[in-house]
Amino acid sequence: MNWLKKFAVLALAIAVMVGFSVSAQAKEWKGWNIHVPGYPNTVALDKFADLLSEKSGGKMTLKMYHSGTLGSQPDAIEQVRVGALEIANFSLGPLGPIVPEANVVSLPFIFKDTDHVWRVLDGKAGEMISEGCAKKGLIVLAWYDAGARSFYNSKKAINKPADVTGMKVRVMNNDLYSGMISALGGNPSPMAFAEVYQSLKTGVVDGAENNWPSYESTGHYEVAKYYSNSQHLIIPEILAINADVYNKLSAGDQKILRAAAQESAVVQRDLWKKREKASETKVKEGGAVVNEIPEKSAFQAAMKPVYDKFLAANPGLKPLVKLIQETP
Ligand code: GTR
Repeated sequence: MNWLKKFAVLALAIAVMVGFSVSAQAKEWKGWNIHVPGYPNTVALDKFADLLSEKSGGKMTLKMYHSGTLGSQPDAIEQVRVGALEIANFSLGPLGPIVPEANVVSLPFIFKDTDHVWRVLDGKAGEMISEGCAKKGLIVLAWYDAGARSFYNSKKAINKPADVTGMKVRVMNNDLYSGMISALGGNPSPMAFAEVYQSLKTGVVDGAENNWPSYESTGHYEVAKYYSNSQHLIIPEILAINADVYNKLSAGDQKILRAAAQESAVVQRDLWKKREKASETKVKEGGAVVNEIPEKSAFQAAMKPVYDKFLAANPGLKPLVKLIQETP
């Protein structure tokens, strides 16, 4: 062999070796998160990434992108579905328009309280929602807590449905929420999470609705100080992975992935409970004016057209709605 041939053989061997190690070392996954550093979900997602590489000996690696830097939630849902991103933490709210089963949790007041949601998710209803997500390309690895959402605005305390009349209220991207605000006589304004602060500040909208931690972490309490504890929506969140990516994993890797996700959910839910209280205290100290709703039943009654319209359009979801309502 002359030197040229020797060189060619060596180069080929190196190329094969490099190629082999690249295929054995799976590519780093990209993860989407809307929340800022320090938020319970953010901490839990970083923990998830750590656990994943630890438990898989570096075979599965994930880089989390926080603060919505990879785009709005509706966009990110599409990105994970098509596989441009692998992992994300989504609220079931903006998932509703894509996954019909997931939309059921966006019916106002469907859950009795924030504990009821876990009894529901641990049972058949949780399975049905997960199956619905899988059909749309998203595998649910774990459930995260997002507490209850209440109304807040820059004008006045809301005590009764009529107080919402004429108010411009930001909602997440989902017709159910627009229907909810319209049923109260307000003007719904669907908008991305990142735009809400400025819109409240400049009066593009009068109000919005969210849980204590998001009301606080976004600074919305600085520009919309009336928080009325309506707790009209209790929307759980998912830690999800693209279905193709998941299905290509070995059974062993799927198990590791699920175990890491479950562990991160324990962290998230624990941090969530603490953050709810801490956020409530912080916004009150920061000038938020908080009121309880004297008669929640008036708000519940006002939601009848929202339920009627939803069930008429989705007759197949009646059993799931009933199942949730009848879960003790
Ligand atoms: C938060 C939720 C986010 C996002 C946001 C919103 O509570 O965790 O995923 O849905 O609300 O209002 O857009």
